Amino acid sequence: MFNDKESFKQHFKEQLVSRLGKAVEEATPGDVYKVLGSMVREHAGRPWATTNRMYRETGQKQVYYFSLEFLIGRLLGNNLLNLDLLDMVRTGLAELGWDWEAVEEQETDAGLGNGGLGRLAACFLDSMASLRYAGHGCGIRYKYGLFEQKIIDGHQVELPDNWLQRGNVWEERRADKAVEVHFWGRVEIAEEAGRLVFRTVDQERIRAVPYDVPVIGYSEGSVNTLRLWSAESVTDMSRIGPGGQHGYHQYLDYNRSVESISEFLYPDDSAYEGKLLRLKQQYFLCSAGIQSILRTFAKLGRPYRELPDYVAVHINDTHPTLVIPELMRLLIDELGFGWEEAWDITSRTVSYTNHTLLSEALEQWPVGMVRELLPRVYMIIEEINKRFCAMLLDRYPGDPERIARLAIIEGEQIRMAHLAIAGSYSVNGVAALHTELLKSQVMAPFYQLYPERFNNKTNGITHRRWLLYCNPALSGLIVEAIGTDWMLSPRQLRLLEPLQHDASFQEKLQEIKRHNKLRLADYILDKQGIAVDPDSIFDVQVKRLHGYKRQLLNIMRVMHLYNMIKDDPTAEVVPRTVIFGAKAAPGYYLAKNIIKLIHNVVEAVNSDPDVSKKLRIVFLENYSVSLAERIIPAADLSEQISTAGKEASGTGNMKFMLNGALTIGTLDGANVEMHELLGDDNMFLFGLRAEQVLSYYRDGGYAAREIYERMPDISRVVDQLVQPGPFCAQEQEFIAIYQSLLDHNDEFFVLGDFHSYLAAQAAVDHAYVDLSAWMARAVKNIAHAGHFSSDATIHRYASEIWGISPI
Ligand code: T68
Repeated sequence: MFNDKESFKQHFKEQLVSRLGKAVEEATPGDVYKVLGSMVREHAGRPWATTNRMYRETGQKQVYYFSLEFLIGRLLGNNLLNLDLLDMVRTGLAELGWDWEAVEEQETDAGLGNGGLGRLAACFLDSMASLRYAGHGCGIRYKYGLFEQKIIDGHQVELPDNWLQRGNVWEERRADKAVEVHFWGRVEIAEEAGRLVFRTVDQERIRAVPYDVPVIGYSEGSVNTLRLWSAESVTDMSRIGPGGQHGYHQYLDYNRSVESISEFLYPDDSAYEGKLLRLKQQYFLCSAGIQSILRTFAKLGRPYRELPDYVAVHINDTHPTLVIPELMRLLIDELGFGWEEAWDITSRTVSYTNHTLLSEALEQWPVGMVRELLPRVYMIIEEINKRFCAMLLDRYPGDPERIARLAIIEGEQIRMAHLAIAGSYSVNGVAALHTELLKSQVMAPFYQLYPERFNNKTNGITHRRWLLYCNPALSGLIVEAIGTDWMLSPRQLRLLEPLQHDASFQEKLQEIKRHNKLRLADYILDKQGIAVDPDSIFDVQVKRLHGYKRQLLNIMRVMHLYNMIKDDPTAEVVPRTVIFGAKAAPGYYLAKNIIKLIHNVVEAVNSDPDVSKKLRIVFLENYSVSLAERIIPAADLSEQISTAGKEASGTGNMKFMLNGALTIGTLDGANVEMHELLGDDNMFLFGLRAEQVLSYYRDGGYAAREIYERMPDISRVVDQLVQPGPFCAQEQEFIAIYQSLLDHNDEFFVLGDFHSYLAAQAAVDHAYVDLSAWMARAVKNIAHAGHFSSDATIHRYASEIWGISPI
């Protein structure tokens, strides 16, 4: 089908007819997308089968990356790119009268994730396939992904994301691979042949049906599998569990409750929600995934005690921690292992990544809930805890406090991070600073107990999606300069460094940036009706909305700038376009308030003739992967301004760097490593350091109100949050924000970092005036960005954690 352009065109036309009954002239862009997508999916079928066969035949160790989230975005363009067909198809379609962009836009994002954690999982899938590691994703096929954000009168409104409405050409339903997952019931214990046997009865039965999506590696990489599970009813009504005999209505009730399990993704990216349905989702994924792994393993004909030699199960944060007791349950109850051996197998199979230090995000499930929903799994967790505490007592006799701090079950809560560490052989943080803080603060007693388990794996991003695909013009320039080796070895981007001061290279880079900015400007005009100046600095903060990420600091500096311009309309100002994109968790009141504040500032700034010549503010609705692909190539300045010590890593920071934006930021997460690579001259650093933040929390000494009282420019902006004026329609409109700053002592040090941030922004202005020096810095950023390729990250996971090599 894709041998060459002509045969592609021929096949494409035939497929339009045979699949849709339409001639080329009658087809809509939606039709073109659908037919082309199906063709690509079919084309990948053979290498997919080859990869699977090879895995079966070689018995190669398989990695299963368990995650409640895979934020994969669109697949058509990326798959074509990885198959090396993108250019040919683009031209072929153009010759048939179709604009590639219009076709691409037809695909709905697969938004099965909240933010960084879900997107990381997607980048890892791409790298594993591209580097030919046998690594698969294991997740949930949510019927509704992350909500669609609409802004109405400046307020966020959430709409359901019905991403499957128009079908999904990439997935294969595999009813033949379905397994059953059981909830509720009670455990019966019997003695058989001198040993205890556990049987759970009266359970509700759920059918877990996998939908497989091929993960197509770059340039003849592997085609791995992302297996997404969907919950369905079992159809033999007599055997659905308690109430099964009570007829049709019960069946309908049961049906509804079953389908709710894979209905929607929980929209909170940072606070843990103790909802029963979320627990059901987690167990559903863990049980279905582990059963399916064991079934595949069984076909190898190896004894189960060799499982850790053939299988690695990696858990993306604690959300899939129930793989640990579930694997124990299956080994003991179904396969007849004793406790010790089952524990040995399990804890040599599972490894765990931590993504957060925020205490409100650390998962704890109430004992009562787990005991009711998962009685046998609860027994196992209880036993793990009992043995763990006994070991601790042995090791730390006379230190009950330490034991209580380490215990898995404490105060009627199950601490999932503790279970994850106890039941795995590797625990990693996602940036050097984050891992150090894990070891020295949050998980310190665990680090003392198991120092050898802890390691760092700094996050990475796939340069294929985040440069090759989303910024073709820049990719072209790089190829012109250093050839194509960097596509397979992104560290080769370093070869660009000598071109830092090459005037012609700088000029071309600048032209490309301008072209990307124009493209974004068109989009902004089209979607928001705001005209922006492509020669202004495109100053961008796009990420989830959260107190610690400090969109508030950013918007308050804009308010300050507005005040400055109003005070002196003749002042010299370097023109800026400040762009925001962010979703707030639906229940996060303060975050939603900040969105409204941003919109009020948008109104005030853009409609004021004095100000809007130099400053424009834009809030882009519904930030998503596909929108990021449009925004990031157009950015000049990347805002990475979290309170130091709070952002585990950040990955947006890496994407901007790769596309030649400069970073203004704090020494937080992976910014620290970025700074080590780039030096002071190439980054605009500001703000408190993590140790200072920690010492304020520990010893006190931070007084936001004092700063407010001492600094007139700060108090002016803070007062504008509650006084009717340019940013506030009615009195007290942003009283909640105001109080968070003054009455609750500004948890995220917005006021404390304010002046330091302004100074860094002034340095940005100053630097941008010398465009050639700015471009030299941009080149340096691109040249060093290969360091943050997820390929490098995955190589380290593979060799240092999973013990696998490329096929
Ligand atoms: C992010 N975490 C980190 N969590 O905040 C970010 N949480 O620093 C890091 O770069 C990224 O993970 C990858 O390591 C998240 O994105 C969530 O989305 C989340 C979702 C549900 C529950 C808790």
